[in-house]
Amino acid sequence: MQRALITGITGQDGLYLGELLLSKGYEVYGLIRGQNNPKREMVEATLPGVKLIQGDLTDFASLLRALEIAQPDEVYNLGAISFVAYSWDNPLVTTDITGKGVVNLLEAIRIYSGDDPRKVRYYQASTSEMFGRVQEVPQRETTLLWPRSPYGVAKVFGHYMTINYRESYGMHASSGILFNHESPRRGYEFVTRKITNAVARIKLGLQDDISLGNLDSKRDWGFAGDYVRGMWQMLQQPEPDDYVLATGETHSIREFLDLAFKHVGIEDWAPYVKQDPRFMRPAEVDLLLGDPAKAEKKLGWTREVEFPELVSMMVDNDLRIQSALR
Ligand code: NAP
Ligand code: F7E
Repeated sequence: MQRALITGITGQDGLYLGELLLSKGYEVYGLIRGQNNPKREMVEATLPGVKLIQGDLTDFASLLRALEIAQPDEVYNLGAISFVAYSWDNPLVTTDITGKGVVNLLEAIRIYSGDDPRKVRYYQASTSEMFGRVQEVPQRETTLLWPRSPYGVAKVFGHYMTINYRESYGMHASSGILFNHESPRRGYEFVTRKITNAVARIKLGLQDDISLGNLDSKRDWGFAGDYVRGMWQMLQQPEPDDYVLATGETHSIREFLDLAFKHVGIEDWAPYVKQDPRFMRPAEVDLLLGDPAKAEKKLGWTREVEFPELVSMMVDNDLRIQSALR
């Protein structure tokens, strides 16, 4: 039986990846932080049989201990401060967790692996935010990185550390440069979920309007369930490498609003949407558009969910949740 350790098990991707690995017969271990993490019960209910180990990416000893307990064949490092806006207010903790946390884990794996650098296969959750002020359209594995936020900078550090451990020690360490991926499990702080939740509440008469920031930025949005399949495929390759996962389509926040409001029968969303400078960022990533050709060719990675279906799926889910809460 294959054994996997996932950091960030309580997050959107951790839950989808845990489900995927359990369905493949893996023994799944998840790193969970805090003395009494409020998401523990939800994780145990969503991932029956998962084994949770207390630990924190900032605590090297806890990572070494987690490896000794889980004895994993594969480690997926999904844990991070992942909210870009938060990273400007909290650059130091973002650096410690999203950046330095990667070296803590790589170093723990190196020590745990002894004289067999290929004992554990490692996945690093890199991101399209590393492209920032994009130097090429579409962005691919070779595009110059130009991060625009403390989050993006911390992820660049983790990305190059992963490459460095691969090149220095011969570790099977791969980075997935994933473009935005969303789902009904997306955190409410991200723009897609913020919109679908508000649209559901407006439709049900529970909320009058929604305040947003920049409506003109464009993102390459896919479905998280499709993307975790790609993470697993990367670790099944004989050699480690870096891969972009993206849809190859880009849409503005306005287009997301169009589809979400239309899905509940509202054609003109202008009266319901306010712009608030509080949600503007000190520096914006204006356009993200990824080229997934390498992952498609080498991994055989495919996507199943298209953009309009993704929006409808998220609105329908929030209509169900909000109706039940009424
Ligand atoms: P998410 O929902 O925000 O989940 C982040 C996870 O990190 C949570 O489980 C959180 O645990 C955990 N975490 C935070 N601080 C930690 C620490 N000090 N030690 C250990 N774990 C910690 O993020 P996601 O959307 O699933 O994304 C997964 C990963 O992919 C992240 O690294 C993210 O930066 C990256 N990524 C995401 C996207 C995307 O579009 N979703 C795209 C590219 C890359 P708590 O519940 O305890 O807070
Ligand atoms: O913002 C704009 C905002 O917070 C998307 C993370 O998973 O994907 C995610 O990062 C866009 C930005 O995601 C609001 O300015 C307007 O242009 O949903 P977001 P993100 O910053 O793209 C990448 C790939 C990751 O790696 C990250 O971990 O939407 N926007 N108004 C707003 N954004 C938010 N959150 N809230 C607003 O009110």
